Amino acid sequence: MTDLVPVLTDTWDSPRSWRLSTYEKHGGYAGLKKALRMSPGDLVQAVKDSGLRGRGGAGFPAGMKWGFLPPDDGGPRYLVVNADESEPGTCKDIPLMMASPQHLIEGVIITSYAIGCNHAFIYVRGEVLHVYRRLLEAVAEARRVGYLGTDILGSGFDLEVTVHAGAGAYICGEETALLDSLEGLRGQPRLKPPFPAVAGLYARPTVVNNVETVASVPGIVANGVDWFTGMGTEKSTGHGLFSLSGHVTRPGQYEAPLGITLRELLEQAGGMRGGKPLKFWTPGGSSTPLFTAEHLDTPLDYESVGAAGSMLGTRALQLFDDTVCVVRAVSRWTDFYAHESCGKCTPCREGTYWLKQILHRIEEGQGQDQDIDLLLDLCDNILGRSFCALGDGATSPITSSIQYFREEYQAHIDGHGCPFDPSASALFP
Ligand code: L3W
Ligand code: SF4
Repeated sequence: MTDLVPVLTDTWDSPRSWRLSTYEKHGGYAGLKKALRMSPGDLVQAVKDSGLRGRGGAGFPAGMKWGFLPPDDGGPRYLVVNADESEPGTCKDIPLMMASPQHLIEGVIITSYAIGCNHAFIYVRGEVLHVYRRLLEAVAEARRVGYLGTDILGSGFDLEVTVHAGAGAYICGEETALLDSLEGLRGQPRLKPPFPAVAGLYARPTVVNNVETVASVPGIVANGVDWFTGMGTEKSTGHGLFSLSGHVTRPGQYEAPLGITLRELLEQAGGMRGGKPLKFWTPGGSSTPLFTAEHLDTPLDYESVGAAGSMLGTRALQLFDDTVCVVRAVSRWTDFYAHESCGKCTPCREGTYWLKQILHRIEEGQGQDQDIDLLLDLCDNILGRSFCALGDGATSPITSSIQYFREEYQAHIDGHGCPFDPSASALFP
Protein backbone atom coordinates (compact mmCIF):
# COMPACT_ATOMS: atom_id res chain seq x y z
CA MET A 1 0.00 0.00 0.00
CA THR A 2 1.48 3.36 -1.02
CA ASP A 3 1.04 6.05 1.63
CA LEU A 4 -0.06 9.60 0.91
CA VAL A 5 2.73 12.21 1.27
CA PRO A 6 1.54 15.62 2.40
CA VAL A 7 4.16 18.03 1.06
CA LEU A 8 2.30 20.72 -0.87
CA THR A 9 -0.81 19.91 1.15
CA ASP A 10 0.86 19.84 4.59
CA THR A 11 -0.69 23.08 5.84
CA TRP A 12 -4.08 22.86 4.15
CA ASP A 13 -5.92 21.80 7.31
CA SER A 14 -4.34 24.50 9.47
CA PRO A 15 -6.37 27.56 10.47
CA ARG A 16 -5.67 30.43 8.05
CA SER A 17 -3.43 28.15 6.05
CA TRP A 18 -2.88 30.82 3.39
CA ARG A 19 -1.08 33.18 5.74
CA LEU A 20 2.68 33.62 5.51
CA SER A 21 2.98 33.07 9.28
CA THR A 22 1.28 29.65 9.00
CA TYR A 23 3.57 28.68 6.14
CA GLU A 24 6.68 29.74 8.06
CA LYS A 25 5.51 27.86 11.17
CA HIS A 26 5.56 24.71 9.03
CA GLY A 27 9.11 25.33 7.79
CA GLY A 28 8.22 27.56 4.84
CA TYR A 29 10.98 29.68 3.30
CA ALA A 30 13.75 27.37 4.58
CA GLY A 31 14.27 26.46 0.90
CA LEU A 32 14.72 30.08 -0.14
CA LYS A 33 17.25 30.77 2.62
CA LYS A 34 19.24 27.73 1.51
CA ALA A 35 18.87 28.57 -2.19
CA LEU A 36 20.26 32.08 -1.79
CA ARG A 37 23.46 30.56 -0.37
CA MET A 38 23.81 28.37 -3.50
CA SER A 39 24.90 29.44 -6.96
CA PRO A 40 22.17 29.66 -9.62
CA GLY A 41 23.99 26.98 -11.63
CA ASP A 42 23.99 24.57 -8.67
CA LEU A 43 20.26 25.14 -8.22
CA VAL A 44 19.53 24.32 -11.87
CA GLN A 45 21.67 21.19 -11.50
CA ALA A 46 19.79 20.16 -8.32
CA VAL A 47 16.43 20.44 -10.08
CA LYS A 48 17.83 18.49 -13.04
CA ASP A 49 19.11 15.79 -10.65
CA SER A 50 15.75 15.66 -8.86
CA GLY A 51 14.07 14.53 -12.08
CA LEU A 52 11.17 16.97 -11.42
CA ARG A 53 8.92 16.87 -14.48
CA GLY A 54 6.42 19.52 -15.52
CA ARG A 55 3.19 19.01 -13.58
CA GLY A 56 1.01 20.87 -16.12
CA GLY A 57 0.40 17.87 -18.36
CA ALA A 58 3.35 17.29 -20.67
CA GLY A 59 5.81 16.05 -18.01
CA PHE A 60 8.80 17.79 -19.58
CA PRO A 61 11.88 17.80 -17.25
CA ALA A 62 11.86 21.15 -15.43
CA GLY A 63 15.61 21.42 -14.87
CA MET A 64 16.27 20.67 -18.53
CA LYS A 65 13.86 23.45 -19.53
CA TRP A 66 15.66 25.90 -17.24
CA GLY A 67 18.95 24.76 -18.77
CA PHE A 68 17.70 25.66 -22.28
CA LEU A 69 17.91 29.38 -21.51
CA PRO A 70 20.69 30.99 -23.58
CA PRO A 71 23.66 32.56 -21.75
CA ASP A 72 22.99 35.89 -20.05
CA ASP A 73 23.24 38.76 -22.56
CA GLY A 74 22.46 41.46 -20.02
CA GLY A 75 18.81 41.79 -21.13
CA PRO A 76 15.76 40.65 -19.16
CA ARG A 77 14.64 37.04 -18.89
CA TYR A 78 11.35 35.98 -17.38
CA LEU A 79 9.60 33.32 -15.35
CA VAL A 80 5.92 32.93 -16.22
CA VAL A 81 3.82 30.66 -14.02
CA ASN A 82 1.01 28.98 -15.91
CA ALA A 83 -1.90 29.22 -13.47
CA ASP A 84 -4.55 29.09 -16.19
CA GLU A 85 -5.98 25.81 -14.92
CA SER A 86 -8.87 24.96 -17.25
CA GLU A 87 -8.60 21.34 -18.39
CA PRO A 88 -11.91 19.57 -17.64
CA GLY A 89 -11.54 17.76 -14.32
CA THR A 90 -8.29 19.48 -13.44
CA CYS A 91 -8.63 21.15 -10.05
CA LYS A 92 -5.28 21.03 -8.27
CA ASP A 93 -3.57 24.39 -8.89
CA ILE A 94 -6.55 26.46 -7.79
CA PRO A 95 -6.87 24.68 -4.38
CA LEU A 96 -3.10 24.88 -3.97
CA MET A 97 -3.05 28.64 -4.60
CA MET A 98 -6.05 29.18 -2.31
CA ALA A 99 -4.80 27.01 0.56
CA SER A 100 -1.07 27.64 0.42
CA PRO A 101 -0.09 30.44 -1.96
CA GLN A 102 3.28 30.93 -0.25
CA HIS A 103 4.37 27.52 -1.53
CA LEU A 104 4.07 28.98 -5.01
CA ILE A 105 5.60 32.37 -4.13
CA GLU A 106 8.63 30.71 -2.53
CA GLY A 107 8.98 28.53 -5.63
CA VAL A 108 8.77 31.61 -7.85
CA ILE A 109 11.57 33.34 -5.93
CA ILE A 110 13.89 30.31 -5.98
CA THR A 111 13.20 29.59 -9.65
CA SER A 112 13.72 33.23 -10.61
CA TYR A 113 17.02 33.30 -8.73
CA ALA A 114 18.13 30.09 -10.46
CA ILE A 115 17.37 31.35 -13.98
CA GLY A 116 18.43 34.99 -13.47
CA CYS A 117 14.97 36.53 -13.67
CA ASN A 118 14.12 39.82 -11.93
CA HIS A 119 10.48 40.04 -12.98
CA ALA A 120 8.16 37.03 -12.75
CA PHE A 121 4.53 36.76 -13.81
CA ILE A 122 1.74 34.54 -12.53
CA TYR A 123 -0.99 34.19 -15.18
CA VAL A 124 -4.21 33.17 -13.44
CA ARG A 125 -7.36 31.93 -15.11
CA GLY A 126 -9.77 34.84 -15.51
CA GLU A 127 -12.79 33.26 -13.85
CA VAL A 128 -11.13 32.63 -10.50
CA LEU A 129 -11.10 36.12 -9.04
CA HIS A 130 -10.82 34.70 -5.52
CA VAL A 131 -7.48 33.11 -6.47
CA TYR A 132 -6.30 36.34 -8.08
CA ARG A 133 -7.08 38.25 -4.87
CA ARG A 134 -5.41 35.63 -2.69
CA LEU A 135 -2.25 35.78 -4.78
CA LEU A 136 -2.15 39.57 -4.67
CA GLU A 137 -2.39 39.35 -0.89
CA ALA A 138 0.30 36.65 -0.73
CA VAL A 139 2.69 38.69 -2.89
CA ALA A 140 2.09 41.72 -0.66
CA GLU A 141 2.78 39.65 2.50
CA ALA A 142 6.01 38.26 1.05
CA ARG A 143 7.10 41.74 0.00
CA ARG A 144 6.42 43.20 3.50
CA VAL A 145 8.94 40.85 5.12
CA GLY A 146 11.60 41.23 2.43
CA TYR A 147 11.12 38.01 0.45
CA LEU A 148 10.31 40.13 -2.61
CA GLY A 149 11.59 43.49 -3.79
CA THR A 150 15.21 44.62 -3.79
CA ASP A 151 18.17 42.90 -2.11
CA ILE A 152 16.11 39.90 -0.96
CA LEU A 153 17.34 38.76 2.48
CA GLY A 154 20.56 40.71 1.88
CA SER A 155 21.51 38.55 -1.11
CA GLY A 156 21.67 41.35 -3.68
CA PHE A 157 18.96 39.55 -5.68
CA ASP A 158 15.94 41.64 -6.77
CA LEU A 159 12.55 40.30 -7.84
CA GLU A 160 9.16 41.78 -8.70
CA VAL A 161 6.11 39.54 -9.17
CA THR A 162 3.11 40.56 -11.27
CA VAL A 163 -0.12 38.61 -10.88
CA HIS A 164 -2.17 38.80 -14.07
CA ALA A 165 -5.75 37.60 -14.54
CA GLY A 166 -6.64 36.27 -18.00
CA ALA A 167 -10.06 36.64 -19.53
CA GLY A 168 -11.14 32.99 -19.32
CA ALA A 169 -10.07 31.00 -22.38
CA TYR A 170 -8.85 27.38 -22.24
CA ILE A 171 -6.36 28.03 -25.06
CA CYS A 172 -4.52 30.55 -22.88
CA GLY A 173 -3.20 27.57 -20.88
CA GLU A 174 -1.15 26.69 -23.97
CA GLU A 175 2.14 28.35 -23.11
CA THR A 176 2.60 30.51 -26.21
CA ALA A 177 -1.06 31.60 -26.34
CA LEU A 178 -0.61 32.55 -22.70
CA LEU A 179 2.40 34.69 -23.61
CA ASP A 180 0.48 36.43 -26.39
CA SER A 181 -2.38 37.07 -23.97
CA LEU A 182 0.04 38.44 -21.37
CA GLU A 183 1.43 40.80 -24.01
CA GLY A 184 -2.10 42.11 -24.58
CA LEU A 185 -2.74 40.23 -27.82
CA ARG A 186 -5.50 37.76 -28.60
CA GLY A 187 -4.43 34.45 -27.06
CA GLN A 188 -3.50 32.07 -29.89
CA PRO A 189 -0.61 29.60 -30.03
CA ARG A 190 2.65 30.64 -31.65
CA LEU A 191 4.69 28.45 -33.96
CA LYS A 192 7.36 26.49 -32.05
CA PRO A 193 10.35 26.61 -32.34
CA PRO A 194 11.46 29.03 -31.15
CA PHE A 195 10.47 27.68 -27.76
CA PRO A 196 9.77 30.22 -25.00
CA ALA A 197 13.12 29.32 -23.41
CA VAL A 198 14.75 31.07 -26.37
CA ALA A 199 12.13 33.67 -27.39
CA GLY A 200 9.17 33.94 -25.03
CA LEU A 201 7.60 36.94 -23.32
CA TYR A 202 8.46 40.10 -25.30
CA ALA A 203 10.71 37.81 -27.39
CA ARG A 204 13.04 37.36 -24.41
CA PRO A 205 14.18 34.03 -22.88
CA THR A 206 11.31 32.79 -20.70
CA VAL A 207 10.64 29.78 -18.54
CA VAL A 208 6.96 28.83 -18.48
CA ASN A 209 6.18 26.37 -15.68
CA ASN A 210 2.96 25.10 -14.13
CA VAL A 211 1.94 26.15 -10.58
CA GLU A 212 2.54 22.72 -9.04
CA THR A 213 5.94 22.40 -10.74
CA VAL A 214 7.15 25.71 -9.29
CA ALA A 215 5.61 24.98 -5.88
CA SER A 216 7.54 21.69 -5.76
CA VAL A 217 10.92 23.44 -6.00
CA PRO A 218 11.22 24.71 -2.36
CA GLY A 219 10.82 21.17 -1.01
CA ILE A 220 13.55 19.86 -3.28
CA VAL A 221 15.95 22.60 -2.18
CA ALA A 222 15.09 22.37 1.53
CA ASN A 223 15.03 18.58 1.81
CA GLY A 224 17.53 17.60 -0.86
CA VAL A 225 17.49 15.79 -4.16
CA ASP A 226 17.65 12.32 -2.55
CA TRP A 227 14.51 13.04 -0.53
CA PHE A 228 12.63 13.84 -3.76
CA THR A 229 14.02 10.95 -5.82
CA GLY A 230 13.19 8.64 -2.92
CA MET A 231 9.53 9.09 -3.87
CA GLY A 232 7.91 7.89 -7.07
CA THR A 233 9.59 5.76 -9.70
CA GLU A 234 12.98 5.93 -11.39
CA LYS A 235 11.77 8.16 -14.26
CA SER A 236 8.73 9.73 -12.60
CA THR A 237 10.19 11.00 -9.35
CA GLY A 238 8.59 12.81 -6.45
CA HIS A 239 5.11 13.59 -5.25
CA GLY A 240 2.07 14.92 -7.07
CA LEU A 241 -1.50 16.02 -6.48
CA PHE A 242 -4.09 13.50 -7.67
CA SER A 243 -7.51 15.13 -8.05
CA LEU A 244 -10.35 12.64 -7.60
CA SER A 245 -13.77 13.75 -8.81
CA GLY A 246 -17.03 12.24 -9.98
CA HIS A 247 -18.58 9.10 -8.48
CA VAL A 248 -16.19 8.76 -5.58
CA THR A 249 -17.12 8.77 -1.90
CA ARG A 250 -14.62 11.48 -0.84
CA PRO A 251 -13.63 13.56 -3.85
CA GLY A 252 -10.67 15.91 -3.41
CA GLN A 253 -6.91 16.27 -3.58
CA TYR A 254 -4.74 13.28 -2.66
CA GLU A 255 -1.01 13.98 -2.60
CA ALA A 256 1.00 10.85 -3.21
CA PRO A 257 4.20 9.59 -4.81
CA LEU A 258 3.93 9.20 -8.58
CA GLY A 259 3.32 5.56 -9.37
CA ILE A 260 0.44 5.09 -6.93
CA THR A 261 -2.52 3.28 -8.49
CA LEU A 262 -6.14 4.34 -8.70
CA ARG A 263 -7.05 1.28 -6.63
CA GLU A 264 -4.82 2.58 -3.81
CA LEU A 265 -6.17 6.11 -4.14
CA LEU A 266 -9.73 4.82 -4.04
CA GLU A 267 -8.99 3.06 -0.75
CA GLN A 268 -8.02 6.46 0.69
CA ALA A 269 -11.08 8.10 -0.87
CA GLY A 270 -13.65 5.66 0.49
CA GLY A 271 -14.21 3.79 -2.75
CA MET A 272 -16.81 4.38 -5.44
CA ARG A 273 -19.87 6.30 -4.28
CA GLY A 274 -22.66 3.94 -3.28
CA GLY A 275 -20.38 0.97 -4.01
CA LYS A 276 -21.28 1.05 -7.70
CA PRO A 277 -18.81 -0.37 -10.21
CA LEU A 278 -16.29 1.89 -11.95
CA LYS A 279 -17.08 2.10 -15.64
CA PHE A 280 -14.50 4.54 -17.05
CA TRP A 281 -12.11 7.25 -15.85
CA THR A 282 -9.64 9.81 -17.09
CA PRO A 283 -6.06 9.54 -15.83
CA GLY A 284 -5.20 13.16 -16.63
CA GLY A 285 -8.22 15.22 -17.58
CA SER A 286 -10.45 14.83 -20.61
CA SER A 287 -7.57 15.34 -23.08
CA THR A 288 -6.06 12.00 -22.09
CA PRO A 289 -7.47 8.73 -23.47
CA LEU A 290 -10.03 7.11 -21.16
CA PHE A 291 -9.22 4.15 -18.97
CA THR A 292 -11.62 1.49 -17.64
CA ALA A 293 -11.77 -0.75 -14.57
CA GLU A 294 -9.10 -2.94 -16.16
CA HIS A 295 -6.60 -0.11 -15.51
CA LEU A 296 -7.21 0.18 -11.74
CA ASP A 297 -3.75 -1.25 -11.03
CA THR A 298 -1.84 0.78 -13.62
CA PRO A 299 0.84 2.75 -11.74
CA LEU A 300 0.11 6.44 -12.21
CA ASP A 301 3.51 7.46 -13.52
CA TYR A 302 4.36 8.84 -16.96
CA GLU A 303 5.82 5.60 -18.31
CA SER A 304 3.19 3.12 -17.06
CA VAL A 305 0.21 5.26 -18.09
CA GLY A 306 1.83 5.84 -21.50
CA ALA A 307 2.47 2.11 -21.96
CA ALA A 308 -1.20 1.43 -21.17
CA GLY A 309 -2.27 3.79 -23.97
CA SER A 310 -2.99 7.07 -22.21
CA MET A 311 -1.16 10.01 -20.62
CA LEU A 312 -0.65 11.00 -17.00
CA GLY A 313 -1.52 14.59 -17.95
CA THR A 314 -2.66 16.66 -14.99
CA ARG A 315 -3.61 13.66 -12.80
CA ALA A 316 -7.24 14.77 -12.93
CA LEU A 317 -8.92 11.46 -12.18
CA GLN A 318 -12.60 11.78 -13.10
CA LEU A 319 -14.45 8.61 -12.14
CA PHE A 320 -17.72 7.46 -13.68
CA ASP A 321 -19.89 4.58 -12.53
CA ASP A 322 -22.14 2.41 -14.66
CA THR A 323 -25.06 4.86 -14.57
CA VAL A 324 -23.18 7.18 -16.92
CA CYS A 325 -23.64 7.05 -20.67
CA VAL A 326 -20.16 7.29 -22.16
CA VAL A 327 -21.51 8.88 -25.37
CA ARG A 328 -23.11 11.65 -23.34
CA ALA A 329 -19.92 12.28 -21.34
CA VAL A 330 -17.79 12.37 -24.49
CA SER A 331 -20.31 14.60 -26.22
CA ARG A 332 -20.14 17.12 -23.35
CA TRP A 333 -16.34 17.21 -23.50
CA THR A 334 -16.49 17.65 -27.26
CA ASP A 335 -18.84 20.63 -26.83
CA PHE A 336 -16.13 22.10 -24.62
CA TYR A 337 -13.36 21.61 -27.19
CA ALA A 338 -15.48 23.00 -30.03
CA HIS A 339 -16.30 26.04 -27.90
CA GLU A 340 -12.70 26.58 -26.80
CA SER A 341 -11.04 25.96 -30.18
CA CYS A 342 -9.24 29.22 -30.94
CA GLY A 343 -9.97 28.96 -34.66
CA LYS A 344 -6.40 29.37 -35.86
CA CYS A 345 -6.12 26.05 -37.73
CA THR A 346 -8.67 24.27 -39.91
CA PRO A 347 -8.45 20.67 -38.59
CA CYS A 348 -9.39 21.76 -35.08
CA ARG A 349 -11.70 24.69 -35.89
CA GLU A 350 -13.82 22.71 -38.37
CA GLY A 351 -13.11 19.23 -37.02
CA THR A 352 -14.26 19.81 -33.45
CA TYR A 353 -17.47 21.37 -34.78
CA TRP A 354 -18.12 18.35 -36.99
CA LEU A 355 -17.37 15.94 -34.14
CA LYS A 356 -19.82 17.81 -31.94
CA GLN A 357 -22.56 17.68 -34.57
CA ILE A 358 -22.15 13.93 -35.14
CA LEU A 359 -22.12 13.16 -31.42
CA HIS A 360 -25.25 15.25 -30.91
CA ARG A 361 -27.10 13.42 -33.64
CA ILE A 362 -26.09 10.05 -32.21
CA GLU A 363 -27.32 11.14 -28.78
CA GLU A 364 -30.57 12.44 -30.20
CA GLY A 365 -31.35 9.15 -31.94
CA GLN A 366 -30.56 10.31 -35.46
CA GLY A 367 -27.22 8.55 -35.75
CA GLN A 368 -26.41 6.73 -38.95
CA ASP A 369 -24.64 3.40 -39.30
CA GLN A 370 -21.47 4.95 -40.71
CA ASP A 371 -21.21 7.57 -37.91
CA ILE A 372 -18.85 5.63 -35.65
CA ASP A 373 -16.33 5.18 -38.45
CA LEU A 374 -16.89 8.78 -39.51
CA LEU A 375 -15.95 9.92 -36.00
CA LEU A 376 -12.79 7.81 -36.13
CA ASP A 377 -11.91 9.13 -39.59
CA LEU A 378 -12.37 12.72 -38.45
CA CYS A 379 -10.23 12.12 -35.36
CA ASP A 380 -7.57 10.61 -37.59
CA ASN A 381 -7.55 13.80 -39.64
CA ILE A 382 -7.33 16.06 -36.59
CA LEU A 383 -4.72 14.12 -34.59
CA GLY A 384 -1.21 15.21 -35.54
CA ARG A 385 -2.51 17.77 -38.04
CA SER A 386 -3.59 20.44 -35.56
CA PHE A 387 -1.46 23.42 -34.69
CA CYS A 388 -1.46 22.77 -30.94
CA ALA A 389 -2.38 20.10 -28.37
CA LEU A 390 -6.02 21.25 -28.06
CA GLY A 391 -7.00 19.59 -31.36
CA ASP A 392 -5.17 16.37 -30.49
CA GLY A 393 -6.70 16.34 -27.02
CA ALA A 394 -10.22 16.67 -28.41
CA THR A 395 -9.85 13.33 -30.18
CA SER A 396 -8.65 11.37 -27.12
CA PRO A 397 -12.01 10.80 -25.37
CA ILE A 398 -13.69 9.91 -28.67
CA THR A 399 -11.20 7.36 -29.99
CA SER A 400 -10.66 5.74 -26.58
CA SER A 401 -14.38 5.53 -25.78
CA ILE A 402 -15.02 3.88 -29.15
CA GLN A 403 -12.15 1.49 -28.44
CA TYR A 404 -13.71 0.37 -25.14
CA PHE A 405 -17.44 1.04 -25.64
CA ARG A 406 -18.16 0.76 -29.36
CA GLU A 407 -21.28 -1.30 -28.65
CA GLU A 408 -22.69 1.58 -26.58
CA TYR A 409 -22.39 3.93 -29.56
CA GLN A 410 -24.01 1.26 -31.76
CA ALA A 411 -26.87 0.86 -29.25
CA HIS A 412 -27.65 4.60 -29.60
CA ILE A 413 -27.80 4.22 -33.38
CA ASP A 414 -29.78 0.96 -33.40
CA GLY A 415 -32.16 2.09 -30.66
CA HIS A 416 -32.60 5.62 -32.04
CA GLY A 417 -31.57 7.28 -28.78
CA CYS A 418 -29.80 6.96 -25.48
CA PRO A 419 -30.43 3.66 -23.65
CA PHE A 420 -29.53 5.25 -20.29
CA ASP A 421 -31.87 6.86 -17.83
CA PRO A 422 -30.46 10.41 -17.56
CA SER A 423 -32.03 10.88 -14.11
CA ALA A 424 -30.08 7.88 -12.74
CA SER A 425 -26.80 9.80 -12.75
CA ALA A 426 -26.03 13.10 -11.11
CA LEU A 427 -23.24 13.61 -13.62
CA PHE A 428 -23.81 14.75 -17.19
CA PRO A 429 -27.62 15.00 -16.71
C1 L3W B 1 12.90 24.14 -25.24
C2 L3W B 1 12.84 22.24 -26.65
N1 L3W B 1 11.76 23.83 -24.62
C3 L3W B 1 9.72 21.07 -25.33
C4 L3W B 1 9.10 22.72 -23.57
C5 L3W B 1 7.89 23.43 -24.13
C6 L3W B 1 6.88 23.24 -23.01
C7 L3W B 1 7.22 21.87 -22.45
C8 L3W B 1 6.34 20.76 -22.91
O1 L3W B 1 1.35 20.65 -23.80
C9 L3W B 1 0.27 18.96 -22.51
C10 L3W B 1 -0.51 18.57 -23.74
C11 L3W B 1 -1.94 18.51 -23.22
N2 L3W B 1 13.45 23.38 -26.22
C12 L3W B 1 11.61 21.89 -26.03
C13 L3W B 1 11.11 22.73 -25.02
N3 L3W B 1 9.96 22.17 -24.62
N4 L3W B 1 10.73 20.86 -26.21
O2 L3W B 1 8.56 21.64 -22.81
O3 L3W B 1 6.10 20.88 -24.27
P1 L3W B 1 5.09 19.98 -25.05
O4 L3W B 1 5.06 20.49 -26.45
O5 L3W B 1 5.45 18.54 -24.85
O6 L3W B 1 3.68 20.16 -24.33
P2 L3W B 1 2.70 21.42 -24.11
O7 L3W B 1 2.46 22.18 -25.38
O8 L3W B 1 3.17 22.22 -22.96
C14 L3W B 1 0.81 20.35 -22.54
C15 L3W B 1 -1.71 18.07 -21.79
O9 L3W B 1 -0.61 18.85 -21.40
N5 L3W B 1 -2.87 18.33 -20.99
C16 L3W B 1 -3.36 19.61 -20.82
C17 L3W B 1 -3.49 20.12 -19.65
C18 L3W B 1 -4.15 21.37 -19.37
C19 L3W B 1 -3.79 22.05 -18.30
C20 L3W B 1 -4.57 23.05 -17.60
O10 L3W B 1 -5.70 23.33 -17.85
N6 L3W B 1 -3.91 23.64 -16.64
O11 L3W B 1 -2.62 21.79 -17.74
C21 L3W B 1 -3.49 17.26 -20.38
O12 L3W B 1 -3.13 16.14 -20.53
O13 L3W B 1 -2.76 17.60 -23.87
O14 L3W B 1 -0.06 17.30 -24.13
O15 L3W B 1 7.07 24.18 -22.01
O16 L3W B 1 8.20 24.77 -24.37
N7 L3W B 1 13.40 21.51 -27.62
FE1 SF4 C 1 -6.42 26.86 -32.19
FE2 SF4 C 1 -7.37 24.35 -32.11
FE3 SF4 C 1 -5.58 24.97 -33.91
FE4 SF4 C 1 -4.87 24.88 -31.31
S1 SF4 C 1 -5.50 23.15 -32.55
S2 SF4 C 1 -4.31 26.43 -32.82
S3 SF4 C 1 -6.81 25.61 -30.38
S4 SF4 C 1 -7.65 25.88 -33.76
